[in-house]
Amino acid sequence: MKDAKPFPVLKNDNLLRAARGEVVDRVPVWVMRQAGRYLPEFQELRKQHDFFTVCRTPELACEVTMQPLRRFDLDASIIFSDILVIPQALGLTVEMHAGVGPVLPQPIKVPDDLKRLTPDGALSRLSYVGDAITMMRHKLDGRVPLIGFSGAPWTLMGYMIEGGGSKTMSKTKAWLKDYPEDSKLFLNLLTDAIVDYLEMQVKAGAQMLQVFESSAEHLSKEDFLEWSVPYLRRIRDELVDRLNKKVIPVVPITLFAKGAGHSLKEQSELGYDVIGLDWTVDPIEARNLVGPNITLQGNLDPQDMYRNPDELRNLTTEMVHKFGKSRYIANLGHGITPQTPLASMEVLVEAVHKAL
Ligand code: 1CP
Repeated sequence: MKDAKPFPVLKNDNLLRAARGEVVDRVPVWVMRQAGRYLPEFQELRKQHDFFTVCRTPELACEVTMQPLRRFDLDASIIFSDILVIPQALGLTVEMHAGVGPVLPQPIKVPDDLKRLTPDGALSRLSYVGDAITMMRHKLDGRVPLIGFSGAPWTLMGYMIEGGGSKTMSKTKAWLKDYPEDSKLFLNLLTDAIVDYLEMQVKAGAQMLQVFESSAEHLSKEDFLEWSVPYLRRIRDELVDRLNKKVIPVVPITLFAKGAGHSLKEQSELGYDVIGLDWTVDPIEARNLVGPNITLQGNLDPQDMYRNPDELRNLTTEMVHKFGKSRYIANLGHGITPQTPLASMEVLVEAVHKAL
């Protein structure tokens, strides 16, 4: 590690305490994509710098990570990056097109294309994320914990085959049926890269991790159990194993499998500390399914951020009451959307903190 200075002492550890099932002073709240397009200062910075330049330049990544914390009384920060940095490190070109999102101009079309991937050296090509994390830990000065993250194998495979976001994931689903053995190979290759990447983030100073299986929503329950769950299990097991062997303290890990509310019990058996819920899941039903020993995160509908302040306050308070103060981290049920009024963030954060 370049910066060998000890990290500042953590002042607000409510997020980590909630993740471990310990008593909290207040319900912790953060928001997926809290550093992003709804912030005018982010838009301003993006006018001057390409998306991946921001990710690759620790000073810029830290600046953007800090932006939401300057405005709102959040209980966590999440390092600014994207899930598609892994496909990039594996040798694919990824472009960020304004108003469209990520585009991969040379996707993996057939199993033979897997030969184009370059897993050797992928981790060293991601070292800039570790540098940003270490720098951010110092800049945070212990104010709140820093979350690291990765996309999960099925979600990354989807972007790499579709060549970008997809409403149907038709090509990727065809792969599962047409090339089941190559699909497993692909998912295992991604799993290996993800474990390396998350381990590196913990070594660099990430105090918690989140695994985004954002495209779980495209899979039936049966397919989720076959094509997502085994790899999610391997990520967590291998990561914990490696950290234990190296006597590095294990950090809490969150699994967010969007659209997989049909499999909460199965998710709760994978060893993750926290399960993220999308807004389609009822908090009380979720708690009954996962049992008392897992922390839940979520799950306000991002569209509720467009309601008037009184309505938003009531919806938030109601949500927090349903989850309760123990083993709960407040968040939206998916990323905040670009047109969200800034005032809604303030209402949300304040309503969470005042609810209990
Ligand atoms: O031009 C821009 O500025 C692009 C907007 C943007 C931003 C702000 C993208 C493109 N990515 C990000 C940052 C980002 N992405 C973070 C930052 C940390 C934070 O939360 O504040 C994180 C955690 C992600 C993760 C991510 N990227 C996910 C998983 C979370 C989710 O929303 O499900 C996914 C699916 C992506 C892919 C991606 N990157 C960007 C976009 C617009 C998308 C989605 C494209 C699609 O619809 O498929």
